Amino acid sequence: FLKNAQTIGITCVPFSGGQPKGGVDDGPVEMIRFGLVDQIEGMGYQVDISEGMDKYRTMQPASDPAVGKLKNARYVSMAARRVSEQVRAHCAKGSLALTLGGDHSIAMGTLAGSTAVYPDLCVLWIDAHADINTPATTDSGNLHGCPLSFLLGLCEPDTPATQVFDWIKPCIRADSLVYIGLRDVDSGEKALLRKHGIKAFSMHDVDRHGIGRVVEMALDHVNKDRSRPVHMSFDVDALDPSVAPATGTPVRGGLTFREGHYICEAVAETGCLVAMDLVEVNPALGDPESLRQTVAVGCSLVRCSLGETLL
Ligand code: 6HN
Ligand code: MN
Ligand code: MN
Ligand code: MN
Repeated sequence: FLKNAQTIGITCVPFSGGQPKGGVDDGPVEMIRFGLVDQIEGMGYQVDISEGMDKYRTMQPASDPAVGKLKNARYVSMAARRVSEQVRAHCAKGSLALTLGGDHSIAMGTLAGSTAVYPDLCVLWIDAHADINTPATTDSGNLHGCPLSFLLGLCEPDTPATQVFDWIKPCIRADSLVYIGLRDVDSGEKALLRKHGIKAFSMHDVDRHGIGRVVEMALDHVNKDRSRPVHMSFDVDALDPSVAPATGTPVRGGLTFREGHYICEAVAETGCLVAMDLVEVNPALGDPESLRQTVAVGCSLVRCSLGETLL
């Protein structure tokens, strides 16, 4: 694959069906309003924006009763499928696919799309949460807590849930995934991480080793030679709530402003980034200053991942 893509293919996904709080569907428009497209063009990139972002709002089925514990399963599946087609098209053209969420359930689509073009890519999942619940282990039934179980093929086979998501084929190997930032992992998720030997750097590891060493170890685990394509899925709740307050599931004790940016800079330095998700910015939560701060930090993380702060 070609390192250092020159075109950024943006997919805006105004979608909140993977969790119960309204407002996260306004994340993309707020980041665009903040000037993200101009900022990216100002860095010298071409920008190519997917058409029809309003369709995500109108595709909600009239009736979407719970599938087992899962809420809005048909809606999530349809939206993620459309995301996968848009991300796949960007990657197929050699563009870096940047997806602005929306809640994290849309990663079912972003990763299905990116891996269709780059089957050998590795995944950096930056999050307070592990997002690896299966339809059986989830307590909340919120699909933003579940995308990785579908992508890794960990869901219990032949259930109504697997039927609704039958278009998702396992596309990520457990040893191609690494987490940074975890601090709120459900017990069923911990069991899955252990069972499948999935590498995870929690906030405890960040405290212990420092962010520089953690990112180096994370990249060494999935991308020893820095030769594989990288998909980074960045949930803004990985950051401490003092840095990114406007998000639906904040957890104290998160990454500082610099630690979050350091991750993005180190990824930019590899030249291997082919896809990035920036998700869970919820402009409806908190006062106007919390909103401005969270949107600004989301845009800043994107720019750093594209190399803004490299000298
Ligand atoms: N996110 N583990 C919890 C659940 O509901 O399954 C929280 C998930 C949060 C998901 O922040 O993307
Ligand atoms: Mn999260
Ligand atoms: Mn929890
Ligand atoms: Mn998440």
